[in-house]
Amino acid sequence: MTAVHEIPAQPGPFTFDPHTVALLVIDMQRDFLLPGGFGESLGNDVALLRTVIDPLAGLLAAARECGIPVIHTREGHLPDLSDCPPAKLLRGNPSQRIGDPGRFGRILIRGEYGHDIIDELAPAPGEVVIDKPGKGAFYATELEAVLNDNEIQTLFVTGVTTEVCVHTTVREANDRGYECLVVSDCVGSYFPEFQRVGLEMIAAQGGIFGWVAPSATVIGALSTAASNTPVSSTTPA
Ligand code: C5J
Repeated sequence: MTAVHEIPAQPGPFTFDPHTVALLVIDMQRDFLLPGGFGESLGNDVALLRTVIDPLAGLLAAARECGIPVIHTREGHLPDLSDCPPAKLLRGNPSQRIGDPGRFGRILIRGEYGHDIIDELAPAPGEVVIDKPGKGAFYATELEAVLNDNEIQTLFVTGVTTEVCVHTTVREANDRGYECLVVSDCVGSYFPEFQRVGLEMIAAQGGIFGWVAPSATVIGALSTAASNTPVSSTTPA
């Protein structure tokens, strides 16, 4: 049976079946979010990203309570950097490159303290963690296989940063046929202007590659779904 629930969203109502939805949490890693870490060393104000932590913790709790699968991602590379193309490695500040020593270990290297997810949003036992070498969570990862294996068709997308890894992943998901709702207060950018425009771009032109709604609205819809009152339900013939 398909149970369809509705979330008020931009540019219009977003429908989902709680049995085929997953919560995707993108790159909530210490390297990006901790004061004194890589993100801050590049001149960014990590406080802007940290506003995401509390609403996302609330959404995570609601998803877990409803039994919705949670998938986390981490951007990073193998210690020998063999999965990091030179074009990515050589970009940015020469004294703060991927693989260089940072305050929380080698920057964006798998296994280092800074590469892992912040304590507040630590994956629960059994939740999938996808290590990705690129900005998009589908590129060179097992994400699509995980979604197929779990019959997931819809993603609630959260994490950082809005205009980089969130955007890239939502565009990749859209091209692969997944419906994405980006949770506006659960995604963050170091640049307020990019945050605003990044969200507008997703929902523009009738939802060119997704929908946008705040976490309170998504949590409300999840609690309605948990109480099992779909706006419609159909049983396949
Ligand atoms: C960046 C990301 N911005 N997770 N990574 O390099 O958005």
